[in-house]
Amino acid sequence: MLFLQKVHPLNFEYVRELSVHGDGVRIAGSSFAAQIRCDEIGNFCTRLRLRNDALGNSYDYSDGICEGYRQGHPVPPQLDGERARFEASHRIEVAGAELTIRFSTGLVLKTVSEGIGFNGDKTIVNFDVTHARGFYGFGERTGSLNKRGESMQFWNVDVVLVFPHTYARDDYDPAYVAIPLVILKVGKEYCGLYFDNPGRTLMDVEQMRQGQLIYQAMTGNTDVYLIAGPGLRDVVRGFTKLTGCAEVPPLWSMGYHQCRWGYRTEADLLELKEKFEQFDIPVSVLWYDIDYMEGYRLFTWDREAFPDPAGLNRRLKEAGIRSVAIIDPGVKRDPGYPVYDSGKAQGVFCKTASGRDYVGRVWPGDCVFPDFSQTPVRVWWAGWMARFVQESALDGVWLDMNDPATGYSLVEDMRFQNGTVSHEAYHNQYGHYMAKASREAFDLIDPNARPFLLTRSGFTGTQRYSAIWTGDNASNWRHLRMSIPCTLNLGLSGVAFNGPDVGGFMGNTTEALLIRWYQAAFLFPFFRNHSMQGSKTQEPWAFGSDCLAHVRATIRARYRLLPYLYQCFCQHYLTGDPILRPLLYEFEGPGYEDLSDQFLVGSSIMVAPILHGDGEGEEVLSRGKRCQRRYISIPPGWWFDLNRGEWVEGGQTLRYAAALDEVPMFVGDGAIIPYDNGLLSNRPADFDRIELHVFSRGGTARFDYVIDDRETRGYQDGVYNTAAINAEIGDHEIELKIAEEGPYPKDTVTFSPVLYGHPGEWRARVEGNGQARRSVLKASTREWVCKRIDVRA
Ligand code: MIG
Repeated sequence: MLFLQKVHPLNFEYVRELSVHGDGVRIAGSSFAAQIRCDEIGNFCTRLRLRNDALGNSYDYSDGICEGYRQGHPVPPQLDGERARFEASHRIEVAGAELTIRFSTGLVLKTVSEGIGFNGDKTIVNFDVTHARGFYGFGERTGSLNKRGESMQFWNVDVVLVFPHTYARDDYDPAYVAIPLVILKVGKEYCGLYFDNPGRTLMDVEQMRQGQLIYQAMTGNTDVYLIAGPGLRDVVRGFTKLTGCAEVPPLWSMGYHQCRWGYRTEADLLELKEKFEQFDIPVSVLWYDIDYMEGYRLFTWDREAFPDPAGLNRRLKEAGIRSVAIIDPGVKRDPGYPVYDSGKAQGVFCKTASGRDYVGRVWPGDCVFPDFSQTPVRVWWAGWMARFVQESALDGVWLDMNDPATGYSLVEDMRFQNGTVSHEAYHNQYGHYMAKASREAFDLIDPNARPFLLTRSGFTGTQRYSAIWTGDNASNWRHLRMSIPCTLNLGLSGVAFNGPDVGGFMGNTTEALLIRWYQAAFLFPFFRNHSMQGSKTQEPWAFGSDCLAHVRATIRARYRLLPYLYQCFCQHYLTGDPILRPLLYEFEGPGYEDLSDQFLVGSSIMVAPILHGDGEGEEVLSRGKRCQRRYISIPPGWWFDLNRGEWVEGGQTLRYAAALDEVPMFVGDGAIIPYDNGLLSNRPADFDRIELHVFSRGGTARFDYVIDDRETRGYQDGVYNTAAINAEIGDHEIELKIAEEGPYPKDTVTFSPVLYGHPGEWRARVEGNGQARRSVLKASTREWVCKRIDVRA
């Protein structure tokens, strides 16, 4: 498979004739006949269906769109001379091969004059993007935030197998997750185009032809969902309405995760537990990579290395540590092995055109692959998984190699639904359906508990079933830098709960790289250190006491901020807003369009981590310390510098030097950050006492705080309260008004204010939280990563 080759636009034939037939527009050339239909979806989205008569409708196989939005209201076309029109909420005009989309916001997007065409099985839609400046989304990608000038394939691969030199590069393509979404920024406005086609597709953004965005599908018909702005927020909210949000995960999964391909025995796990205790670092999850299995057979344990896995996992759980085990899709082809035998008996495996069970070559040797696209197969899988998770007292699962990775064996030979459906229809959805099936296991175990799943591969909407990590990166600065735009674009593509292997997976990390990676990622939605067998170990204590101190500070800071992160997860579930956001999400300005090295967590915390070191990049001596220096864009308004404890005026670019124990981090004027000032432990606490850290130069600050049981799925039935928190800053007095509403018991959380950036003596008044309270705020210090900042509490 040659990933660098695309179909030249000159090899397509474009629409030459157009006519209206009932509910569609017929378009034709000498080599094709096709139809365009239009549907209104849920009053916020318009869908265009491109139907080449000779092709299958790949959307029949797609699980990208939530079920409630698959059925649209047909909008009939009208003929107006040579043009056909669909008067949907976004108005569409077709004139020959040229398509014009007038979004409800007024934004107009056109194709070039040779805009819609076909070439055998292949479809092209070619947009004129001369006026667009930003291109975002596209799922999981290498490179920078703005994809202008890049070309991207949507075809999930086991990256390291296909591109053996990824560790040295930051521009390989494709990756593990396919989400054919582009969000365009035109002037100050945004719009979104989602191409629903799970087959192999590509988008070329001004690489092949300047001023053009080319979409190509290699097989199957495509649905184009049109999502209006005007803001980036509007597009992302619309897209997550269509494709779903992550459920609020269990609180422990928002903590710190420690993993390595190389923890092989019970003793290894117990030693980890002790080390974290000894070094006073909270850890919420320890992970089992493939070595726990017996001969890599799914749903087994190597009983020599792990004589009593359930006992071990219970022991960990008593210490507040959860456990997650890896599960690959490949079932060892091994008569006598019960999982294989039962799957064989029930005919659950994918087939070849020759009618045999498709065989790949992965860890267990020859293995066969469950066809997760079929409901009975998912039921079969969920049964095995539920039993295994329960019997082993595991808390979550890690789904790997589901791109699917088949090693030596040609993946295209794998067919679905008894061999009747081609590989392409489900290739990009293999991991997606595996996640769906695995999530069903957790429903079997306890339909009211919150599941935790992590998958490598995915498709549009996979966030409904699982979190995603960004696969095998490498321990180098380039891959650290790349991890930020990757997580940001995944978030804009609906996958809020994601993150990279912290410290880097392949190769040897260095002390500086490890520290800086923790600092960059400590507020990422998913926060896990993971490394490859044979590489230098990279646990927090791997480089001695200085490194340990800095890493410990970042991990502890995450636990302090878990109440804030929890709120970000709730907001994501309720609105679709990502947790990690590019600055563009909140601020307009050309300076943010290409900004890949700083980001917002929620709407109020901005992190601009140091992303270079080891002699690379700018190094200076400042305040007697060796510092790395970088540029930081400070958006308009005032920002509180949490590293230096002072207000900084926005609308400028700072040249900022940070020592190895410093993370450049800012909170916007008017923000309130919920903070846990209790005893830190592995088991994230009951948030019954929350400090509200108020950042305001005067006037008001506000926050809507969601209160629920943090354990069950009750919030999905509306069992949560919203506490509208208003802080008013007066003359040496801060007044907090809390108005809690909702069906959950009231006043289960006690809030108290902490005030930043205001010296002198302050009085506080809290009203509406159970009772009215008055207090005097005294000077104290609060720990933010490495700095102790003076505040009044
Ligand atoms: O062929 O399970 O991306 O995280 O440690 C490698 C071993 C298989 C790939 C995953 C990686 C994991 C590794 N797996």
